[in-house]
Amino acid sequence: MMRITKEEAASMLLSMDNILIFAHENPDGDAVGSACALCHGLISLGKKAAVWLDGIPANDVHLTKGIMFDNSFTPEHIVSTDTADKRILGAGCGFDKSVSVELVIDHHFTNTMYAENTYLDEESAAAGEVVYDLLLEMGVTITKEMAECMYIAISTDTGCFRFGNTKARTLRTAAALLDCGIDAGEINRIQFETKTKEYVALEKMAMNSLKTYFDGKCAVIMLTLDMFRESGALESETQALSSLPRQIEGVYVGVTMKEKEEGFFRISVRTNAPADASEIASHLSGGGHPMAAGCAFVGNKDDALRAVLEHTENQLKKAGLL
Ligand SMILES: [Mn+2]
Repeated sequence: MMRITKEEAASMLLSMDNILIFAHENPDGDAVGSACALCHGLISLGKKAAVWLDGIPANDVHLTKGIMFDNSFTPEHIVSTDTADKRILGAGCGFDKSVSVELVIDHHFTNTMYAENTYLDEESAAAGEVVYDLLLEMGVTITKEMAECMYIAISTDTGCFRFGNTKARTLRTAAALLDCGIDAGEINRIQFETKTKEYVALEKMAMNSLKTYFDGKCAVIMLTLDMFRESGALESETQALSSLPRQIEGVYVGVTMKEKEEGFFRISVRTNAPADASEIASHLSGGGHPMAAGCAFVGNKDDALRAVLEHTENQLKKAGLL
């Protein structure tokens, strides 16, 4: 359980072969993009490597083309990206969460150091940004394919370069990726400007469910199983919903609750400073970043809402907002 430097992580990866890469469950663009970019980089060095990801958003599926694990080699090393906690490791294809992860490459300051080796850069906006630095350190020539993976990773976690985690370095990395020949305008159009009809139907229901609390400082949208059934939307396309409640003027804590199965909720918390999303989520055994975090809840809708509101109230008070 060691924290290692970029140089150590690079030499560790250079010494490996037959590498299987996981990311977190319900992978977002950063999870998929960082895992796939790393995989392409390792393959470009002549290594056998593959990713295994489940429930990939439709817009990101193409990134895994030709590199999804297909049992064509026996994995000798397990690596993960963008995964702060073993409990959310998206293991599969014959492995479960108890698998020993040899190296995790991450940017979450909440990383629990579950892997044998952790290369963590909390200053990076996305795991894709950490992977970019690592690939350069390994002497990998960044191809257009890798660049698209990392661009999607970074643009996902920065809300297309709008969030406060977008640093000058983030934009420099993105610029370098554009220099590799990717069409950022087209990628952005697909990733951020296009919605399926099913998703729009769900978004309408989501907006109808919106309620505010604590003088309008907290807004909550609640997505039930019925809404998913009625709209036909997929959970994997609902990531953009998480940012809706926080967009309302005066809201410091925006909460999106998704009923995944009967009695099981996935909760996204988005905050505006000084409210801290990761503190709210961590009280419910989750984690994340100061402005974007998540957790799960087992129980009925009322209990889930009550628990979230209790910790939101505490956080608003702690931040001097109530
Ligand atoms: Mn990430």
